[in-house]
Amino acid sequence: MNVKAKPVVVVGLGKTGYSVVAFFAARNIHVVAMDTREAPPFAQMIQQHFPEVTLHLGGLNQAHLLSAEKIILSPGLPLATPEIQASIDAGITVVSDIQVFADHAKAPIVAITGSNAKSTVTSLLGVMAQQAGLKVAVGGNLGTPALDLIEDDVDLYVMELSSFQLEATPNLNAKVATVLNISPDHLDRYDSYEAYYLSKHVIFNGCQWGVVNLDDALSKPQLKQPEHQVSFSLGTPQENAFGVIKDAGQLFLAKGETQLLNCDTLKMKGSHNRSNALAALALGECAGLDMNSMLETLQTFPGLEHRCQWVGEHEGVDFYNDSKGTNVGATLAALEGLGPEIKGHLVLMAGGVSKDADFNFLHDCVNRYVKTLVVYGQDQQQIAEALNDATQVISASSFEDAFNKACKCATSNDTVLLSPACASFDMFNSFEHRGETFVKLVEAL
Ligand code: UMA
Ligand code: ADP
Repeated sequence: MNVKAKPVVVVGLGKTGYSVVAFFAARNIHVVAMDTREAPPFAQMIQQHFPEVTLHLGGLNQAHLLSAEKIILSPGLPLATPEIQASIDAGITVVSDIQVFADHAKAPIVAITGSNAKSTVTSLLGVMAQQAGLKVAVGGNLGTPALDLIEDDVDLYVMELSSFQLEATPNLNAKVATVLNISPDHLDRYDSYEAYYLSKHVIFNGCQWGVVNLDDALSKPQLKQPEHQVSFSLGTPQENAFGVIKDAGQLFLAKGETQLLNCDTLKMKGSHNRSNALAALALGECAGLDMNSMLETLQTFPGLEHRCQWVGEHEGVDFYNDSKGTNVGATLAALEGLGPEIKGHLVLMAGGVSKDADFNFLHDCVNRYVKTLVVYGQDQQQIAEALNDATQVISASSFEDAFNKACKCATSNDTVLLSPACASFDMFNSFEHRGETFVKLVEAL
């Protein structure tokens, strides 16, 4: 290792930071790693496995940053962090792990972002590619850090990317890219809604095929235009676009005038999942996957846990876990997706950390489908104030109290839906922890 060469400085020692340190250390490149936290999750592992790496904890060291060849910034810290801004002002390149990945990946990349449905569409497309016979690597914001996926014998990368990651990814050069949908989220991190959604649109930089959701104007490329575009929507499709055709009272996924699949045979339920299926077909077609094979996958893919997942029935009441509904747009989709398809009414459990969201967006939909809204957690008052003239609102003192109150309000044919429209970390470790708690309460009935 040439320790006299300028180091790569890795900022953030979570999952991403560890993968970046491992990537550069394996290439004998001098690494300095730092984190604002005194005891970030992967500091010990780095000390153990890469003792040659210089560590700085409990703050960002400006001198080290200014000595960098380049800085690789973890998604948990914004580009606007003062020490990072000062480094950019001094002419130092600051990029995400995703940019490093894009620079080193030898196989084509399908890149997927959006406010909601990223994990569902990424996982679905990953299974489609695998069942079509490709060696596919799937990851990014979904969980496996991008640089852990770099291997020589991969045929296709399917990557879920967040606005946090894309913020510092100027040249992704994906083969296929999409912004699935846009609705407000993470407004505690961005100066404006526009700043939030434009940060996602860099996903189209240098891409060959852009996949556009015609049902959402902000899905259309706002910055650079892709070489080619394919679109999807829940309406009747134009020639060469993906959509839904109604024929003799039945709904079919379609491309142009060609019916592809009866929607009743889709394993994932709700209109929002039809949109997700169409997005995956469009992305897969641009990536060169076989259409018949993709249609077969759609008939078996059950969706992911914690996303409008049916968890059981008790005394005629159905229970759905949509714990991943962590923002207003997701809860809206869950209500619109399930509302028209259930026999009785919805009893909605919502609450947690609002991330400065505007719950008024839920007003009409709650009024249409929700007979009782049970609110809980840190920002329950905000939700109640926005929606108490849309439906009956009940406050709960704990998650368990919310569940018990929701059960009391639900009668036969009703559905109790946990779709919090909030982050979970006031009461839980993660959205998975919240969903598992809900499932346990259902199982105990
Ligand atoms: N942090 C500090 N100081 C630092 C660095 C980070 O306080 O110096 C904090 C951040 O503010 C954040 C936490 O530490 O609260 C984790 O940040 P990180 O950058 O170390 O995160 P990683 O562990 O590397 O995980 C990240 C993604 N997390 C975030 O973007 C916050 C994971 O997405 C992703 O799976 C992983 O990289 C692998 O790519 C999670 C997520 O919550 C699921 N994503 C957000 C979302 O989906 O809404 C964007
Ligand atoms: P992400 O990874 O973007 O958070 P997920 O696939 O995990 O997306 O789904 C998150 C939530 O988004 C789910 O709980 C679901 O209610 C909602 N959702 C699913 N599909 C859609 C869609 N097409 N449009 C809007 N919301 C959706």
